[in-house]
Amino acid sequence: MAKPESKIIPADQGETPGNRQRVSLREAFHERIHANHMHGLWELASQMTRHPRPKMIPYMWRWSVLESIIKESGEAVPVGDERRALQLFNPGLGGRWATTNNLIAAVQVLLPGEVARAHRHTPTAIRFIIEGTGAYTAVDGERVYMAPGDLILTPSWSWHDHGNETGETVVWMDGLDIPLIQSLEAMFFQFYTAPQVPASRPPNASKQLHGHAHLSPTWVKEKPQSSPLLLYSWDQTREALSALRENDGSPFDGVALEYRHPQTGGPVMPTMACWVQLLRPGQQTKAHRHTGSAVYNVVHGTGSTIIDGQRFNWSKGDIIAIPPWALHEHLNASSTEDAVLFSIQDTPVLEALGLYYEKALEEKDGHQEVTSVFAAT
Ligand code: GTQ
Ligand code: FE2
Repeated sequence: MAKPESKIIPADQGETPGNRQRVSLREAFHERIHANHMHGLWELASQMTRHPRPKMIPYMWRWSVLESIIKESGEAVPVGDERRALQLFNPGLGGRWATTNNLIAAVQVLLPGEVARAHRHTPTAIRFIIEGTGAYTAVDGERVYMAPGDLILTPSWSWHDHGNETGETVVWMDGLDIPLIQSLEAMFFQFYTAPQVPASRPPNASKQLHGHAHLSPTWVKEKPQSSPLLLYSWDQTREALSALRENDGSPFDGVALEYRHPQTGGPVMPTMACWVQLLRPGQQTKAHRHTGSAVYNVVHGTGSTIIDGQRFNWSKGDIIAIPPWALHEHLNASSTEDAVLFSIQDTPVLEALGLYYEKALEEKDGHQEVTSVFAAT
């Protein structure tokens, strides 16, 4: 915290006995209010910034590093009571359990034969499957089976356990709103009484009931805040992307599609939106900034994202954190291959509170000058 400065009244600067007295009076006053757990607003003015100044920094976790750590994790740590999930800590957030100010991303590893113990918590979770087919997350008694590219939801306070009865290791990206729930002091957590919750519905029941694009079951009257569809299969995602791939899309995001709550058309979860976006070969988007943070996972292709003038060169599996209000634009560097990005975003929170703001970069034809290239530190 900045100390109160005598420059509040420049007249103090003279070395007259009267000014010396005023300064020491003021210093004593500040000491006294601090000792009584108060601060003057004049001491805090620098925190009323003209625009967001996030503490989180743009950062990228490379798949090459993640992959070798994932391999090691299988031997180094058991699945135990907690999940074998490597939480990505943003270097700007001083050791907070956070990838962005509101979101945590992790990579989770489940070896053949393993079960991650059943539990529930108020943070909302998504899984985006990176590797391995046929493992499952059981959500409130329904096994939701995984394949690469699938999105699986674990709504707030739903019981869940993970199981891998296949012969191959499964790896996915977790996305949760843990930092937000922590700042709201709304964390609740419980273990289930048994390692797994008994099945109470058929496997993939939510997809069978709710997974039919624009057709919803009319007899289902319940409209949960989180999407009742727990599995968004890659097959359907890929089909939608390829059907729209010739479309202009958004100038800032390319062919960007949001996963939708099938009953409300809103985001999949009250606190997190999920997106998938396609950049055609050579496609370069324009730069913009908005409130809300995001974590990206590269599903396919090679390219770069320029964040506040810093170029992040990415390829499959890389995970990238974008701060609120950071200028960003994407580029597919390949002249032959599509690039596909999955992301989680906290925009539903900003939107619900009337705090979503967005601004395009108008100068230089909407593109940033690249001033540095990201290298992990
Ligand atoms: O798999 O249920 O990365 O509860 C963090 C908290 C994963 C999980 C995380 C969790 C989980
Ligand atoms: Fe969990």
